[in-house]
Amino acid sequence: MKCRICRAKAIISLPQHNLALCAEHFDAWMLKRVTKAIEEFGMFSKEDKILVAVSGGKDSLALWDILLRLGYDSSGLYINLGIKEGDYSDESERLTTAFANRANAELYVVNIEQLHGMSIPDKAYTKKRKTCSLCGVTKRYYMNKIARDMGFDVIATGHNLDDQAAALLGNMLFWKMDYLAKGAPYSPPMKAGEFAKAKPMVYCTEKEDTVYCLLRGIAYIERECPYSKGATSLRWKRALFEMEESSPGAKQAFYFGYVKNIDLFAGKDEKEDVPPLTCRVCGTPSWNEVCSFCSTWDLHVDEI
Ligand code: Q46
Ligand code: ZN
Ligand code: ZN
Repeated sequence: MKCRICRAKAIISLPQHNLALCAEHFDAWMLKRVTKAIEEFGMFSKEDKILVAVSGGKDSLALWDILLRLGYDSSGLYINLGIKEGDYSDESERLTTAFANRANAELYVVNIEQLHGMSIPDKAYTKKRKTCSLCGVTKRYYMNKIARDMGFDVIATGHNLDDQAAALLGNMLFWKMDYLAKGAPYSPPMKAGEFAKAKPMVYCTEKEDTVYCLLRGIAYIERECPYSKGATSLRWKRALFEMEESSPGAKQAFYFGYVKNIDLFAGKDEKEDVPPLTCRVCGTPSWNEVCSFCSTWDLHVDEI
């Protein structure tokens, strides 16, 4: 297998693009894929302040590395969830901090246990809630809070094509119209002075992100979060993997065909897009008098 560009030995084959590339040309190709997503969806410019949500995994670290290399003003945010199994959270934090130090980049760290006296799994247990649902509410709250407080223009996450296509398949199977209206790789700010949300890795696959990190010497947490076991999204990923094996390019056609036609789903949801209220405790936009984060963590006005 030879590199299509320089005929040197290829290190990766990309059947969905009918392409094989050497290390050097694969590296350049990754930068181009991210640039394509940023430009095609008008995600951000070099003037914007970007907050990259980093988990210590390959996708978010690859994203942060690429944005820094492309000259974007990007800082990281790591949220330590307090997951003790296999030292998962502390190990992810160590790897994220090591990357930030090496890249000489700014990193914000939020430690849930230090702030709230309890880890995510412990709080979920006491509230009889699913860990992932409590985790989602909490991560979203801190991402939004840091972006708002520190004046970021955009929150960027490492979701790749496999993540987006799997979420789309799950939402289509059950016709979740509210989610189908919101699956685009870019969401503009809800109102003036707020921040946008972007997924610049949307043209890259999990395999490509892994190879990118290996080539760049980026150490990342290789284990999945212990709470992701049995997640339905893994089932959809497996189904898509099989389709992709027999029809290379199917995944990309599926997701980007949907993005092109996303207006078909807009406005079909009963709920409005913008929360109409302000949380009485923390002051963030909310669907109820007290937002889901404050009620989850049992917060009262004098505790914020
Ligand atoms: S929600 Fe659930 Fe993830 Fe939180 S507890 Fe782990 S698997 S990290 S995206
Ligand atoms: Zn080459
Ligand atoms: Zn609140």
